[in-house]
Amino acid sequence: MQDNRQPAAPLLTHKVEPISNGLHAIPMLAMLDPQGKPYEQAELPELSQDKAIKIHHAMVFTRLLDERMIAAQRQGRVSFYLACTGEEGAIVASAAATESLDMIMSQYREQGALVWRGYTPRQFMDQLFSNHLDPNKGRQMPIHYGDKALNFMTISSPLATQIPQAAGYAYGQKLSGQAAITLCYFGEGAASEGDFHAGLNMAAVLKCPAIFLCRNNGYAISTPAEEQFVGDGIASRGIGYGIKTLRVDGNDAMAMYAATLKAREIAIAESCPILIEAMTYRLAAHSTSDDPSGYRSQKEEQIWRERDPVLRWQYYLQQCGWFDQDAHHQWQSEMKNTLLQAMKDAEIVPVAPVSSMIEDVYHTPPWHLQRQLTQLQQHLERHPDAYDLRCLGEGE
Ligand SMILES: Cc1ncc(C[n+]2csc(CCOP(=O)(O)OP(=O)(O)O)c2C)c(N)n1
Ligand SMILES: [Mg+2]
Repeated sequence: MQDNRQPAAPLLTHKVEPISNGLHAIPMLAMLDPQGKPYEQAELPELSQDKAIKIHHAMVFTRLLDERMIAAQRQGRVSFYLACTGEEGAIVASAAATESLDMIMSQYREQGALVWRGYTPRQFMDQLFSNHLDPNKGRQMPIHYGDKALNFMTISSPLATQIPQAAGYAYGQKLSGQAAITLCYFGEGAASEGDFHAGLNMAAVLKCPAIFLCRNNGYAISTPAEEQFVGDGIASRGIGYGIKTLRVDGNDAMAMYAATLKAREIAIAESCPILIEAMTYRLAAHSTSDDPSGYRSQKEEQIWRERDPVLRWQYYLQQCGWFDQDAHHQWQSEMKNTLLQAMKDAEIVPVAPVSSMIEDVYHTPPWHLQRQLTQLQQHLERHPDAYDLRCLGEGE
């Protein structure tokens, strides 16, 4: 089968230049080769040593978190988890090009953006363990993070709903005169939803300063990209809507950083949306409920393992003389301990009282919900051995 996520003969470009017509296969912006060496013609963005190391730390931390939580799900400690392994470059580097005032609306595989913004290990754990400190009060599945203070909109599972919402939010930012954008992440599978088309067209017509960032990671659960569409990826659709568009090597964090910086600059200066298609690969299973060995080969995975975005960034740091092996190992082992401690602490925090289940929607919960709650409470009391009765209390 043909892999139509990449043109038959990939056209590389080393300049950040959104294209405006799609008559030919859309080129892909690349800046670092797989050994982290800048291509000769690459016009690298300005990037300080501190920021480059912070990007590396956010990518490595995201991978540690993913490994730890997949293991925790296997141990039966959390019900569900979803990793972004292989896509850390596309996510962290794009988030690193935003300002804190910018809104981020994500799909569910973008925990690296939250890490970048400073979401703490404990915040991750309270949400993942669905305890009463989770802002959702445990009423959502794990991974539905959100944080008002960090301008990170709460994730919702129905695919692509965040796309028209991002268009609307960015329109509001424009009307209020803020020099800010909305960064909206989604997968190539979500781009098959009607909401993708409605959202992009609305953003184009209303000239909303939003960056639509599609992670084309090759799969929508078990459906490979070549069975989802036959056009030239998702980038061609942006051009169809009259939106300035860039296709970027999503495993090249430098190219992702440069592209998002430029996109942000254009979105604010011209008050318009930009579409970025990040060509990457989901190295992990779709979620802990999935087993990719049923629909793809190890050989295919190996090809992408060799294009690891985290290692590529590390190689780049090494060439700049910015990578201190000992300091990195020490930081990494401290992070592992911090994660473990946060997990242990969150795990013992009681869940929210069951009475909170019917709160926060109606001003006064209607009688039929009250009745169901009473029935549930009576059921729990009748079976004290089967349930943790702390859920009848008020939490801590
Ligand atoms: C409206 C809707 N339809 C179907 C699903 C089930 N579903 C969850 S994830 C997923 C695949 C999405 O693929 P993609 O957008 O490429 O994101 P990726 O998982 O690859 O990051 C599907 C079909 C859903 N959550 N919402
Ligand atoms: Mg996908």
